[in-house]
Amino acid sequence: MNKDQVWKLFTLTNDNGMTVEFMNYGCIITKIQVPNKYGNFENVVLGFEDYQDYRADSFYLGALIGRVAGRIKGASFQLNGKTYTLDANDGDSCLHGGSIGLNQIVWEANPFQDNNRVGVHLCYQCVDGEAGFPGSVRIQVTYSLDNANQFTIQYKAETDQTTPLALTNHSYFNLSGDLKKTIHNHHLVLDSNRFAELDDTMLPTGMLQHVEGTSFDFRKGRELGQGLNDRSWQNQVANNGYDHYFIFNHKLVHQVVMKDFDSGRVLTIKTNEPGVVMYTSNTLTDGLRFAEGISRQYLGVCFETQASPASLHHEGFPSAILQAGETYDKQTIFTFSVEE
Ligand code: FUC
Repeated sequence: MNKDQVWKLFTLTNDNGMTVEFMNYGCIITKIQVPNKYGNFENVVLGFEDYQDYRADSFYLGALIGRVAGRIKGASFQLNGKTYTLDANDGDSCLHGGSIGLNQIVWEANPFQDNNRVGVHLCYQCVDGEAGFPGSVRIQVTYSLDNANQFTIQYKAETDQTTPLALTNHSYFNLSGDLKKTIHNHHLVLDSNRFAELDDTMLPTGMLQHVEGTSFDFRKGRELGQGLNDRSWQNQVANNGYDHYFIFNHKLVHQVVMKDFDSGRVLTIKTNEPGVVMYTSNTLTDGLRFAEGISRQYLGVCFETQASPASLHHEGFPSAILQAGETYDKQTIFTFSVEE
């Protein structure tokens, strides 16, 4: 456990002037400043103006979420013949690790620098039974930035008892810069053939749907706005937008490529995770004070690269179980560039 409860803010800066700012509290990313096609640096993630607002943030802005990101049905699961009960903090479900998740913990932070990158190791030791999950789990999350404008999040963990673990980051990206506009015109390529169908309580039904012929087909690229407005049943159950788990094909070099043509900014994501929850801030309320303006629906898009909590109740979903003695070793690389 980290004895130091003081909140600290870190800024990683590379030779190009790109910066990534985050706290040891919840490993929360508060700002990412990258240039547009004219060389102007602006922030491309949602973050509060007043950092105290992160304390009770039900939107998980920029946070490290877990132990299990996403919804666990009935806030319970069975493992090796035992039933475990978790906090029901989202209707009957357990969302993003329960009412005290990893996003509300002060992590031990150790900065480092090597030839190619600067970074911070963020460490936390989960206690057996914490938030209802079994196992004492030692987690090390490393944030690093290199001179190719690559921001890497590496997750390493070990547990003394077999347990579910699905860590991810909940940053809301908006490539327009400083919240100039919503994400409707962001153009997205997603390397996925199948997504998890949701029921009207936002839980996976257990069915995987093929994307072909739907607004979930981003294989050849489409603007997000086409799907936000299409009134399909699946987008309506998710409060008129995307809040779905896509399984990656892992056929392309990058699993996600998102462009904003006005600013010229491009974000690519490469990961060894089996899939991603894409959440288009459908339920983001109006009126929150962000660093560059006021919140509204569709102001950002999250790419929560992760294993699936639905695997705890259904067959055919990527497993979120970490075996005792096994090393959890995942990484997601966010690269920022510009195109004319
Ligand atoms: C996302 C979603 C949820 C939720 C939230 C803030 O990951 O899956 O529906 O509203 O985070």
